[in-house]
Amino acid sequence: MSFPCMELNRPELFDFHGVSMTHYFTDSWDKVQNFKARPDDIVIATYAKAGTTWVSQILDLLYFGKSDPGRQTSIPIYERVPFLEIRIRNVPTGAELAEKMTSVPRIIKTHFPVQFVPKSFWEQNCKLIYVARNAKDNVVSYFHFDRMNIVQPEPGDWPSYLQRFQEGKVVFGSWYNHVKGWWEKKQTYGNIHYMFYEDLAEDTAQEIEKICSFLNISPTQEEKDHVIKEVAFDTMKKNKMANYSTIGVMDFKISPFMRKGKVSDWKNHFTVAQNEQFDEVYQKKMANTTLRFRTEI
Ligand code: PPS
Repeated sequence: MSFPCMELNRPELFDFHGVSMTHYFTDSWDKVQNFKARPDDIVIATYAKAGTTWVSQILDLLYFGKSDPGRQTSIPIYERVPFLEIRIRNVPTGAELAEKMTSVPRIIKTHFPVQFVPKSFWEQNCKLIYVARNAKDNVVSYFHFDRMNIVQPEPGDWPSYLQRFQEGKVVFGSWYNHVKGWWEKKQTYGNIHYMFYEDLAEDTAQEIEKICSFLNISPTQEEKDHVIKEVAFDTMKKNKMANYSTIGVMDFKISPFMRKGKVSDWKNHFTVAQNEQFDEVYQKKMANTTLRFRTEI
Protein backbone atom coordinates (compact mmCIF):
# COMPACT_ATOMS: atom_id res chain seq x y z
CA MET A 1 0.00 0.00 0.00
CA SER A 2 1.57 3.33 -0.98
CA PHE A 3 0.41 6.74 0.08
CA PRO A 4 0.19 9.46 -2.58
CA CYS A 5 1.55 12.08 -0.20
CA MET A 6 1.96 14.75 -2.88
CA GLU A 7 -1.82 15.03 -3.12
CA LEU A 8 -2.35 15.38 0.59
CA ASN A 9 -2.71 18.66 2.42
CA ARG A 10 -2.44 19.37 6.08
CA PRO A 11 -6.01 19.29 7.40
CA GLU A 12 -7.90 21.80 9.54
CA LEU A 13 -9.03 20.89 13.02
CA PHE A 14 -12.77 21.12 13.73
CA ASP A 15 -15.15 20.27 16.50
CA PHE A 16 -16.78 16.87 15.98
CA HIS A 17 -19.33 15.83 18.62
CA GLY A 18 -17.34 17.88 21.13
CA VAL A 19 -13.89 16.50 20.18
CA SER A 20 -11.23 18.17 17.99
CA MET A 21 -10.81 16.04 14.88
CA THR A 22 -9.74 16.23 11.24
CA HIS A 23 -11.53 14.85 8.23
CA TYR A 24 -9.04 11.97 7.91
CA PHE A 25 -10.62 10.42 11.00
CA THR A 26 -14.26 11.42 10.48
CA ASP A 27 -14.76 10.88 6.72
CA SER A 28 -15.66 7.22 7.23
CA TRP A 29 -17.67 7.87 10.40
CA ASP A 30 -20.84 6.04 9.32
CA LYS A 31 -18.94 3.04 8.07
CA VAL A 32 -16.88 2.92 11.26
CA GLN A 33 -19.90 3.32 13.51
CA ASN A 34 -21.54 0.38 11.71
CA PHE A 35 -18.39 -1.74 11.87
CA LYS A 36 -19.21 -5.36 12.69
CA ALA A 37 -16.92 -6.51 15.45
CA ARG A 38 -16.29 -10.20 16.05
CA PRO A 39 -16.15 -11.55 19.61
CA ASP A 40 -12.48 -12.49 19.24
CA ASP A 41 -11.37 -9.07 17.92
CA ILE A 42 -8.81 -7.33 20.10
CA VAL A 43 -8.71 -3.56 20.15
CA ILE A 44 -5.67 -1.49 21.07
CA ALA A 45 -6.96 1.92 22.07
CA THR A 46 -4.75 4.87 22.87
CA TYR A 47 -4.51 8.61 22.77
CA ALA A 48 -2.12 9.23 19.86
CA LYS A 49 1.58 8.70 20.68
CA ALA A 50 1.01 6.67 23.84
CA GLY A 51 2.66 3.43 22.70
CA THR A 52 0.18 2.04 20.16
CA THR A 53 2.81 0.66 17.80
CA TRP A 54 4.79 -0.90 20.61
CA VAL A 55 1.77 -2.80 21.96
CA SER A 56 0.60 -3.61 18.42
CA GLN A 57 3.93 -5.29 17.70
CA ILE A 58 3.75 -7.17 21.02
CA LEU A 59 0.27 -8.53 20.28
CA ASP A 60 1.06 -9.40 16.69
CA LEU A 61 4.12 -11.36 17.82
CA LEU A 62 2.26 -13.07 20.65
CA TYR A 63 -0.45 -14.31 18.30
CA PHE A 64 1.41 -14.86 15.05
CA GLY A 65 5.14 -14.84 15.85
CA LYS A 66 5.26 -18.63 15.85
CA SER A 67 2.48 -19.62 13.44
CA ASP A 68 3.23 -17.02 10.77
CA PRO A 69 6.71 -15.55 11.32
CA GLY A 70 6.85 -14.19 7.73
CA ARG A 71 4.06 -11.82 8.64
CA GLN A 72 6.31 -9.61 10.79
CA THR A 73 9.02 -9.39 8.16
CA SER A 74 6.82 -8.70 5.15
CA ILE A 75 3.70 -6.81 6.24
CA PRO A 76 3.90 -3.31 7.72
CA ILE A 77 2.39 -2.79 11.14
CA TYR A 78 -0.38 -0.53 9.80
CA GLU A 79 -1.66 -3.45 7.69
CA ARG A 80 -1.22 -6.12 10.37
CA VAL A 81 -3.02 -3.88 12.85
CA PRO A 82 -5.43 -1.65 10.90
CA PHE A 83 -6.22 1.83 12.17
CA LEU A 84 -10.01 1.64 12.34
CA GLU A 85 -11.04 5.25 11.74
CA ILE A 86 -8.44 6.40 9.20
CA ARG A 87 -9.51 7.33 5.70
CA ILE A 88 -7.00 8.69 3.23
CA ARG A 89 -8.10 9.15 -0.34
CA ASN A 90 -7.09 6.39 -2.78
CA VAL A 91 -5.99 3.90 -0.14
CA PRO A 92 -8.15 1.33 1.68
CA THR A 93 -9.63 2.70 4.86
CA GLY A 94 -8.76 1.17 8.21
CA ALA A 95 -12.25 -0.31 8.46
CA GLU A 96 -11.92 -1.88 5.00
CA LEU A 97 -8.56 -3.40 5.89
CA ALA A 98 -10.03 -4.82 9.08
CA GLU A 99 -13.04 -6.24 7.24
CA LYS A 100 -10.79 -8.04 4.78
CA MET A 101 -8.54 -9.57 7.42
CA THR A 102 -8.55 -13.34 7.50
CA SER A 103 -6.16 -13.85 10.41
CA VAL A 104 -7.69 -14.56 13.81
CA PRO A 105 -7.80 -12.67 16.04
CA ARG A 106 -8.02 -9.36 14.27
CA ILE A 107 -5.97 -6.83 16.16
CA ILE A 108 -7.40 -3.37 15.53
CA LYS A 109 -6.06 0.03 16.54
CA THR A 110 -8.08 3.11 17.44
CA HIS A 111 -7.34 6.56 18.85
CA PHE A 112 -11.01 7.29 19.43
CA PRO A 113 -12.13 8.63 22.78
CA VAL A 114 -14.23 5.93 24.41
CA GLN A 115 -17.59 7.46 23.46
CA PHE A 116 -16.72 7.16 19.73
CA VAL A 117 -16.01 3.41 19.79
CA PRO A 118 -18.48 1.53 17.55
CA LYS A 119 -21.14 -0.16 19.68
CA SER A 120 -20.53 -3.55 18.14
CA PHE A 121 -17.26 -3.93 20.10
CA TRP A 122 -19.17 -3.56 23.38
CA GLU A 123 -22.03 -5.78 22.21
CA GLN A 124 -19.59 -8.53 21.24
CA ASN A 125 -17.83 -8.17 24.60
CA CYS A 126 -14.48 -7.75 22.81
CA LYS A 127 -11.24 -7.40 24.72
CA LEU A 128 -9.71 -3.94 24.60
CA ILE A 129 -6.25 -2.89 25.71
CA TYR A 130 -5.91 0.78 26.55
CA VAL A 131 -2.37 2.17 26.67
CA ALA A 132 -1.89 5.49 28.46
CA ARG A 133 1.23 7.66 28.60
CA ASN A 134 1.95 10.54 30.93
CA ALA A 135 0.74 13.84 29.52
CA LYS A 136 4.15 15.53 29.41
CA ASP A 137 5.90 12.87 27.34
CA ASN A 138 2.73 12.38 25.32
CA VAL A 139 2.58 16.02 24.25
CA VAL A 140 6.28 16.11 23.35
CA SER A 141 5.94 13.01 21.20
CA TYR A 142 2.78 14.37 19.58
CA PHE A 143 4.45 17.70 18.77
CA HIS A 144 7.29 16.01 16.89
CA PHE A 145 4.85 13.69 15.14
CA ASP A 146 2.70 16.60 13.96
CA ARG A 147 5.81 18.33 12.62
CA MET A 148 6.72 15.41 10.40
CA ASN A 149 3.31 14.04 9.38
CA ILE A 150 1.43 15.78 6.60
CA VAL A 151 -1.92 14.27 7.55
CA GLN A 152 -1.81 16.17 10.83
CA PRO A 153 -2.63 19.88 11.23
CA GLU A 154 0.25 22.34 11.23
CA PRO A 155 1.66 22.18 14.78
CA GLY A 156 3.12 25.70 14.97
CA ASP A 157 5.84 26.34 17.54
CA TRP A 158 6.32 24.39 20.76
CA PRO A 159 4.89 26.99 23.21
CA SER A 160 1.70 27.39 21.19
CA TYR A 161 1.39 23.62 20.70
CA LEU A 162 1.73 23.01 24.42
CA GLN A 163 -1.03 25.52 25.03
CA ARG A 164 -3.35 23.96 22.46
CA PHE A 165 -2.71 20.47 23.84
CA GLN A 166 -3.92 21.65 27.24
CA GLU A 167 -7.05 23.10 25.62
CA GLY A 168 -7.73 19.84 23.78
CA LYS A 169 -7.18 21.55 20.43
CA VAL A 170 -5.21 18.74 18.85
CA VAL A 171 -6.43 15.71 16.91
CA PHE A 172 -8.50 13.33 19.08
CA GLY A 173 -9.17 16.15 21.52
CA SER A 174 -8.36 16.46 25.17
CA TRP A 175 -5.74 14.04 26.51
CA TYR A 176 -7.28 14.48 29.96
CA ASN A 177 -10.78 13.47 28.81
CA HIS A 178 -9.39 10.59 26.76
CA VAL A 179 -7.44 8.90 29.56
CA LYS A 180 -10.20 9.57 32.10
CA GLY A 181 -12.98 8.42 29.77
CA TRP A 182 -11.34 5.06 29.18
CA TRP A 183 -10.48 4.73 32.88
CA GLU A 184 -14.13 5.25 33.81
CA LYS A 185 -15.29 2.76 31.19
CA LYS A 186 -12.97 0.17 32.72
CA GLN A 187 -14.90 0.45 35.99
CA THR A 188 -18.08 -0.87 34.32
CA TYR A 189 -16.83 -2.96 31.37
CA GLY A 190 -14.76 -5.94 32.49
CA ASN A 191 -12.85 -6.57 29.27
CA ILE A 192 -10.54 -3.55 29.32
CA HIS A 193 -6.90 -3.94 30.28
CA TYR A 194 -5.62 -0.45 31.15
CA MET A 195 -1.85 -0.22 30.98
CA PHE A 196 0.85 2.45 31.02
CA TYR A 197 3.75 3.26 28.69
CA GLU A 198 5.94 3.93 31.72
CA ASP A 199 5.34 0.45 33.15
CA LEU A 200 6.10 -1.12 29.79
CA ALA A 201 9.35 0.83 29.61
CA GLU A 202 10.33 -0.12 33.15
CA ASP A 203 9.55 -3.82 32.96
CA THR A 204 8.55 -5.07 29.53
CA ALA A 205 8.51 -8.72 30.58
CA GLN A 206 6.12 -8.09 33.45
CA GLU A 207 3.73 -6.08 31.28
CA ILE A 208 3.74 -8.83 28.65
CA GLU A 209 2.83 -11.32 31.40
CA LYS A 210 -0.13 -9.12 32.35
CA ILE A 211 -1.23 -8.86 28.72
CA CYS A 212 -1.06 -12.66 28.33
CA SER A 213 -3.05 -13.20 31.45
CA PHE A 214 -5.70 -10.69 30.29
CA LEU A 215 -5.88 -12.38 26.88
CA ASN A 216 -5.85 -15.88 28.36
CA ILE A 217 -2.89 -17.00 26.29
CA SER A 218 0.09 -19.02 27.47
CA PRO A 219 3.11 -18.60 25.23
CA THR A 220 6.25 -20.53 26.13
CA GLN A 221 9.14 -18.75 27.83
CA GLU A 222 11.05 -18.98 24.57
CA GLU A 223 8.21 -17.25 22.71
CA LYS A 224 7.99 -14.53 25.31
CA ASP A 225 11.76 -13.99 25.18
CA HIS A 226 11.50 -13.64 21.42
CA VAL A 227 8.76 -11.00 21.76
CA ILE A 228 10.80 -9.05 24.32
CA LYS A 229 13.81 -9.05 22.00
CA GLU A 230 11.77 -7.97 18.96
CA VAL A 231 10.03 -5.09 20.69
CA ALA A 232 13.12 -3.42 22.15
CA PHE A 233 13.17 0.19 20.96
CA ASP A 234 16.39 -0.10 18.92
CA THR A 235 15.17 -3.27 17.22
CA MET A 236 11.80 -1.78 16.31
CA LYS A 237 13.45 1.44 15.14
CA LYS A 238 15.48 -0.58 12.62
CA ASN A 239 12.55 -2.78 11.60
CA LYS A 240 11.00 -1.42 8.37
CA MET A 241 7.80 -3.37 9.04
CA ALA A 242 7.36 -1.64 12.39
CA ASN A 243 8.95 1.82 12.03
CA TYR A 244 6.57 3.41 9.49
CA SER A 245 9.42 4.11 7.06
CA THR A 246 7.34 2.55 4.27
CA ILE A 247 4.58 5.15 4.56
CA GLY A 248 4.69 8.24 2.36
CA VAL A 249 3.03 10.77 4.65
CA MET A 250 5.85 11.11 7.18
CA ASP A 251 9.09 13.04 6.71
CA PHE A 252 11.75 11.31 8.80
CA LYS A 253 14.22 14.08 8.00
CA ILE A 254 12.11 16.28 10.26
CA SER A 255 11.65 13.63 12.96
CA PRO A 256 11.58 9.81 12.86
CA PHE A 257 8.48 7.88 13.93
CA MET A 258 10.61 5.93 16.41
CA ARG A 259 12.02 9.10 17.88
CA LYS A 260 13.43 8.50 21.36
CA GLY A 261 11.21 5.94 23.06
CA LYS A 262 12.00 7.31 26.52
CA VAL A 263 10.21 8.26 29.70
CA SER A 264 11.00 11.84 30.84
CA ASP A 265 12.09 13.30 27.52
CA TRP A 266 9.67 16.12 28.44
CA LYS A 267 12.47 17.46 30.64
CA ASN A 268 14.35 18.36 27.47
CA HIS A 269 11.39 20.40 26.18
CA PHE A 270 9.52 22.04 29.05
CA THR A 271 10.91 25.25 30.53
CA VAL A 272 10.53 25.66 34.30
CA ALA A 273 7.68 28.13 33.73
CA GLN A 274 5.93 25.82 31.25
CA ASN A 275 6.20 22.96 33.70
CA GLU A 276 4.66 24.98 36.53
CA GLN A 277 1.82 26.21 34.35
CA PHE A 278 1.22 22.67 33.02
CA ASP A 279 1.13 21.20 36.54
CA GLU A 280 -1.42 23.78 37.63
CA VAL A 281 -3.76 23.01 34.74
CA TYR A 282 -3.15 19.28 35.17
CA GLN A 283 -4.18 19.30 38.81
CA LYS A 284 -7.46 20.98 37.98
CA LYS A 285 -8.29 18.75 35.04
CA MET A 286 -7.33 15.53 36.83
CA ALA A 287 -8.82 16.40 40.24
CA ASN A 288 -11.89 14.25 39.66
CA THR A 289 -10.15 10.93 38.94
CA THR A 290 -8.24 8.21 40.75
CA LEU A 291 -6.03 7.77 37.70
CA ARG A 292 -2.33 8.37 38.43
CA PHE A 293 0.63 8.71 36.07
CA ARG A 294 4.37 8.65 36.48
CA THR A 295 6.36 11.31 34.62
CA GLU A 296 9.63 9.58 35.49
CA ILE A 297 10.70 6.03 36.32
S1 PPS B 1 0.79 6.55 16.92
O1 PPS B 1 1.20 7.30 15.70
O2 PPS B 1 -0.18 7.32 17.70
O3 PPS B 1 0.34 5.21 16.63
O4 PPS B 1 2.12 6.49 17.79
P1 PPS B 1 2.40 5.50 19.00
O5 PPS B 1 2.91 4.23 18.47
O6 PPS B 1 1.22 5.46 19.90
O7 PPS B 1 3.53 6.24 19.80
C1 PPS B 1 4.80 6.50 19.28
C2 PPS B 1 5.71 6.71 20.45
O8 PPS B 1 6.00 5.42 21.03
C3 PPS B 1 7.40 5.20 20.97
N1 PPS B 1 7.71 3.79 20.77
C4 PPS B 1 8.44 3.07 21.62
N2 PPS B 1 9.01 3.39 22.80
C5 PPS B 1 9.74 2.43 23.42
N3 PPS B 1 9.93 1.18 22.91
C6 PPS B 1 9.36 0.82 21.75
N4 PPS B 1 9.56 -0.40 21.26
C7 PPS B 1 8.59 1.78 21.04
N5 PPS B 1 7.91 1.78 19.87
C8 PPS B 1 7.39 3.00 19.73
C9 PPS B 1 7.85 6.06 19.78
O9 PPS B 1 9.25 6.23 19.77
C10 PPS B 1 7.05 7.31 20.05
O10 PPS B 1 7.50 8.02 21.20
P2 PPS B 1 8.63 9.18 21.17
O11 PPS B 1 8.64 9.73 22.57
O12 PPS B 1 8.15 10.19 20.18
O13 PPS B 1 9.91 8.53 20.81
